[in-house]
This record gives sequence, C-alpha cells and structure tokens, in this order.
Amino acid sequence: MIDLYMWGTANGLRASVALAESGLEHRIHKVDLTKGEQKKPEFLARNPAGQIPVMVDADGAGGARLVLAQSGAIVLYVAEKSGKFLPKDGARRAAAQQWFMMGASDIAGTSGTLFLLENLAPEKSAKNAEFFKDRLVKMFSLLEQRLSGREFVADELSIADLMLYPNYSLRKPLLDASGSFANLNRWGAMMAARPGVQKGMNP
Ligand SMILES: N[C@@H](CCC(=O)N[C@@H](CS)C(=O)NCC(=O)O)C(=O)O
Repeated sequence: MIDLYMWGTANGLRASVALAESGLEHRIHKVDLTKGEQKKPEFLARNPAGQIPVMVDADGAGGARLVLAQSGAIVLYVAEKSGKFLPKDGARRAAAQQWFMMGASDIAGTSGTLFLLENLAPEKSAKNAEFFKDRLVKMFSLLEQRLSGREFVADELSIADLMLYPNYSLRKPLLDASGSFANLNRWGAMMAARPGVQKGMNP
C-alpha cells in the first residue's frame, strides 16, 4: 500500500494524478498547508524540509518501507513501479525526459516563484510579478509549439504529461488572459477527461 501525504497544489496534484493514473493501490492523506500541518513533528519525520508531497510505500525497494519526497521523484517512482509512463521507444523516452525536466525545473520552478512573490515574499512588487508571469507564459508557448500535431507531449501518455498538467491546469486563467494556446488547451481538455486525471486532481 502506498500512502501519499499531499495538498492541492501543483506539486501535490502531480503526485496524486500519477498514482491515480498508475492503478497502484494507494491512500491520500491531506496535509493542510493553511494550518501549518507540514511543520508538525510527525510530518517532519517523513520530510525534514516540511514540504508536501511525501509518499510512503510499505512495499518499497526490496520489500522495505520507502519514504520519498519531491513530486518529480514520486512521478518517476510510480512510473517505474507500475511499468507505465516511460515510453519503451528510445526517442520517445528521451523526449519524455526532456519535457519532464522542463516542467520540473523551468515551469514548476517559475510558477512556484511567482506564487511566493505574490503571496509570501516580504516585499511585494507588481513589476517583478509581471516579469515572472511573462517568463512563465513564454515557457508554456514552447509547450504550445511542441503539442502542434501531437496528442501527448511525447506521443503517448508519459511522465512529461503528468509533470506538466497540474501546472497548466492551475495557471490556465493566466494563459487564457495572455494569448491563444489552442494546442495546449486541446491537450489540457484531453487530459482533464481522463478518469485517472480527474481522480488525481480531486483527491
Ligand atoms: N520541488 C518540490 C517542491 C515542494 C513544495 O514546494 N511544496 C510546497 C507546496 S507546493 C510546500 O509544501 N510548502 C509548504 C512550506 O514550504 O511550508 C516538489 O516538487 O515536491
């Protein structure tokens, strides 16, 4: 049994969507960030960083209990354990890894920085927030180009789609206000219609 400790942010939802799509048996435990539950001793024992998501697999590597933080690492673990989301074809797998990393570093990093700038930074700056919004929209424009003529980012459901979808979904209002993203929105609607994605996005 896999236990996922999460909250409904892009990082948390990435892990719950990957688990729901995988078909692996799992349970969701909400960690209410608004109440500071991520800083309680029992949570810090699982992740000293005090951040969601954290996954605990009672039947981890070698049958031993495995505790894992970092949403990208959880997606990769779920992919390996389920045998899904890592294309067998070498070219597709390389593309999936490229866009997975682009999502993890560029898009998730910039989106997270924007959230911090707008909500938690000690000095608020509308100009700085605009700067990072512009960078984020340009990154999604690259994904818009990539999805031209493609159903999935790496031509089959992969770690790349699982990494990118929650950030796309939560930043859709920004994208809608920033231009035309026909390919991205077609992909987003297709992802949103998947039962596993629906389950994972509504934990
Ligand atoms: N790179 C990490 C980021 C994790 C992260 O930033 N988690 C946030 C929520 S999205 C968190 O738990 N913040 C609470 C805090 O820092 O107190 C991942 O992908 O898992």
